[in-house]
Parts: sequence; structure tokens; C-alpha cells
Amino acid sequence: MAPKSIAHTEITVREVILHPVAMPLVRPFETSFGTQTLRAAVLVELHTLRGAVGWGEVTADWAPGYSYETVHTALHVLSDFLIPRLMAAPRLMLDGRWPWLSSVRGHPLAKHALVSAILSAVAEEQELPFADLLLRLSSTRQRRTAAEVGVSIGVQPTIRHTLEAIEQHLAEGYRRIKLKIKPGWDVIVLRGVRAVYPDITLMADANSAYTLADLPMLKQLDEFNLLMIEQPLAYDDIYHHSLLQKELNTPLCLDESIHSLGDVQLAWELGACGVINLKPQRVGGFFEAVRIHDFCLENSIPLWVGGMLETGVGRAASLALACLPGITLPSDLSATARYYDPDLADPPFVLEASSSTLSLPEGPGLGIAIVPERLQARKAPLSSKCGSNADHEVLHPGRTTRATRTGARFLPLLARLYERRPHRGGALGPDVDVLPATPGGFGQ
Ligand code: OSB
Ligand code: MG
Repeated sequence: MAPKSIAHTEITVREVILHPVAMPLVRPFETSFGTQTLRAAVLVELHTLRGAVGWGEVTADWAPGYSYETVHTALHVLSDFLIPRLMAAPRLMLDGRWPWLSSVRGHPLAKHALVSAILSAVAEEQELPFADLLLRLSSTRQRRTAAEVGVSIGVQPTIRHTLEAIEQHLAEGYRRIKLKIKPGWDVIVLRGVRAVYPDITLMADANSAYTLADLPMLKQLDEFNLLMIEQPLAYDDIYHHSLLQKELNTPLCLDESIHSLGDVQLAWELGACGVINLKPQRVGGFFEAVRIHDFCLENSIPLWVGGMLETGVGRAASLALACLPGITLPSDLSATARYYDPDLADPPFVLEASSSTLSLPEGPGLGIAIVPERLQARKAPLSSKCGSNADHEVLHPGRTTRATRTGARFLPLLARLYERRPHRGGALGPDVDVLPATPGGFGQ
């Protein structure tokens, strides 16, 4: 097989099915933008004409927080725009020049899930591990079979709780600890942790909780010998980070601010950071993620793969990315047991304690299998008020026969998805009855 000709590979999409799910986290996860206990996700199941099946995951949450996208905006944009436009011309070349994708601005988490479903179906068809498919999109040729990983610890109620969590994760074998910080929970927690663990590899993630007015406090963080400080300033800022970086010895890492290769280039040019957190979700899919990877490798920019509390579906894909050679720092992809019990997919990811690594599952595609009963048990019967603004070109056709055919084929799917239920008032989300009672499930 010619290893570098992947751009000419063709695939024809036959059907796309969306599965909104609600996943109880093993432990609540608190950041500077809120606490998550019941993680929303939309799984994208994609069938090809040749019978391969691919999966992707939208990691948007119930409410806008880390991202402006929510599970509802993702369902809306996928169902009403991205999928109908894809199904209007379902034969694709793997060059990534996909007008049905680029014609929609923004919504990177929704796009990422559909791109992942397509690419994992291609990997299945080509009988390639997903990581090898990524390698063929990249200018690099070698990859690892496992990725070094760390663990991200949410804001805890007390320093004692934080120390206990660190102790537990070190005992499990994690060698890089990330602590979430926020105003009032920064110097105090880092000082408490460093008093007990002066030498562990430690970093802090502020999720945009500060401004330049906090400079005196941010300067104090230099004393804690942190590997990096992640996203201290606004989610859409690069310039102020460049001013802050000049004042600090600790490298800054940009997460929320990076949506494209252009953002990476601007940040690097301005000296806004010393490290990049690469989330394939946040940059709208693996084509852009691989471009960023290749650029960072060529320019020796320290890089790691960020996590979004993914289920095994998203984790398998992100882990494949973390095995590329430009990923030079531990990634935020922890073992399955840290997030969900059980996960939607098997086998679970298990930490190799001697090396703080997760191994890529072997075999073609993502190397994991969805367990249908678990998917069924976690299904979130979301009602939606946003299904009406449909892409009329495709859904109410009459212009071209092709659109008529694909539109007709697609409508039953939409109907199934947007099964309307009366809106009960209040926010849709964890407080609405989204979870069917499951044994040992939510609320335990
Ligand atoms: O800022 O990196 C972040 C989780 C959800 C959204 C944003 C972030 C995170 C994490 C957890 O830090 C990473 C993980 O273990 O998945
Ligand atoms: Mg972050």
C-alpha cells in the first residue's frame, strides 16, 4: 500500500446517526467555569457504502462554558446543516477540502465529531489503525504505540482533599499533575501542594479566570516551579498573554485561545506562550489538528493533547493523535476509570503505571467497540426547540433531483432525532429528566 497517497482515498457516506448521551462522571469535575457531574455528549455513528462504521464524539456540554457550543447547538448544526450538506454529496476524497464543512463557520466541536466519524470509518475500510491514518495526513512517518499522560484534578473543597487526590493519582502511576486554579484558589493551593510535594511535575490550568490586573498574583506563581500555566487570561485573547508571558518565567500554555494553525502562528510570533495544548475538538477536527502538529514539530514548539472528559470514543481518537512524534509533553488523557464506570466502549484505557502511559488499542479503526446496551442506557432523550431552522435547500428540496433524494432519505432520521416533546420550562440539562433509570446509574 502506498503510504502517502491518502488524499486520493475515496469514501462514500451512506448514513449518519446521532446519539445524544448523558454520562455520569465518576467524580464531579470543578473548574473556574463551573462543576460538571453529568457529562453531555453526542456520539456520531457513520456508515459507509462499503459497510464500514466510524464513530465520533461531540464534547460540548449542556451549557456554554469552556466552549460556546452546547449539546443543543451541536445537534442543531449537525442535523440541520453539516449532515444534510454532507449527504447532498456523500462521496468524499480525503484531501480535507470539504465545502460542506468549511461553508459552516465556527462550531468546531460539532465539526470535529463528524470528521472523526468519517476518518475512523476510512481507517476501518483501509484496515489501518486510526493513528496510522493520522500519520498519513501528516508530514511525519513514525509514531509511538503509547502516549505519556498526566491527570487533571478539578478544584477541590480543601487543600487536604487536593493532597489526597494527588496522592491517589501518584500511587496509580501518573507522573504529571495538573491542578485547576481560580481566583482565591491559586497561590494557596499551590503553596500547600509544594510543601508536601516539592519535586513532582506540576502545572496549573486557570481556564481564563484572570486578567492582567491580576499580574501581582500571577507573578507569584513563578515560585512554584510549574511546568506551565495554562490559559490564565481570556478565552479569546492572544495579545494580553504575550504581555503576561514577558513578565513571567513560567511558560504559558494556550488552550481556549487556539482554534487554528493561524492562532498558533500568531501566538508563537508574539511570544504569547511557550507551550500549546492541542485539542482536536477545539480546532474543528483532525485535518487542522495534524497541520498544527506538523507546524509545532517543525518549529520545536512544545505540544500536548488536551482532554475534554471524553468517553472512550473521543479518547481513542485523541490518544491516536497523542502518539504522533510532535507531541512532546504528557497529554491530558487519563485512564477510563477516572471518568466513567462503565464507559460506552470496550476495552477501557488502563494506565501503564511504570511509564505513566496509555497504550493505543491494536487493530484497525479506533480499536474500541461501542457496547450497544451501554449506549442505550445512557441515551438522553433531548427535546429541542432548535430543530426548525432547517437547511431548506436540502430538507425542502425541489431544485435538484439529487437533493430531493438525499433530503427524502434524511428526513426520517431528522424526525427521529427531533422527536418533539413539550418544553417543560427551565433550562434543558441535567435537571431535566434526561436519564432513564439504570442499575447503579445516576445519583448513586
Ligand atoms: O481546560 O483542559 C481543560 C476538561 C473539560 C474542558 C476543558 C478542560 C478539561 C480538563 C480535563 O482539564 C482534561 C481531561 O482529563 O479530559
Ligand atoms: Mg485547559
